[in-house]
Amino acid sequence: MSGIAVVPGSFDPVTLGHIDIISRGAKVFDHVIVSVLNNQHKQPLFSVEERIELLQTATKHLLNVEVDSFDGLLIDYVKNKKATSIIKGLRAVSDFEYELQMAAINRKLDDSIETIFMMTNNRYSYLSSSIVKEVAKYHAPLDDLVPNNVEVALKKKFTK
Ligand code: COD
Repeated sequence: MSGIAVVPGSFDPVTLGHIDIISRGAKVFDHVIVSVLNNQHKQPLFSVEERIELLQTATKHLLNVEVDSFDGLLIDYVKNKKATSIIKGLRAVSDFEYELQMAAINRKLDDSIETIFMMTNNRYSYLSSSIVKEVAKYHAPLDDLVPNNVEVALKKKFTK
């Protein structure tokens, strides 16, 4: 597939599950924009700036991937970036219901933008940012859950 795709998310923090979806997206699209939602209502562990930096380091080997942030409606951001598609990852049936609703509202708002779903890699099907934060909080090993730079950043957050 040619063109530009957006991979949106909270990425608080980015996990190997996210990286898997981003890398696969980068193989199918000419250019991929990974964009961090700047949500004023949520209390994230990492600031937007920290999340962007963690993503930039973790994706620097992917030459057609850039990292950005957005607020407001995703569909407005996607149009603004002249992207044609939104890439989402699906882990389980629980993701499906929410993502179906999101894809439907986004299609209603602009039916020229396609949402593309990628099934999770079996290795990461149980992985979420929340689980990773829980593991880090209790100082359990983070191997095979997050990129190395994120492991370092999580350990720093939870020392003291
Ligand atoms: N394997 C595969 N995919 C995964 C994994 C994994 N282990 N972990 C996460 N993912 C996927 C998620 O399914 C999701 O597609 C993406 O990675 C990002 O995940 P998160 O958890 O970092 O981000 P979310 O789900 O909190 O992000 C939600 C959005 C920011 C995309 C959403 O809230 C949004 O679009 N908000 C903007 C407002 C808007 O336009 N709303 C819709 C119209 S009202």
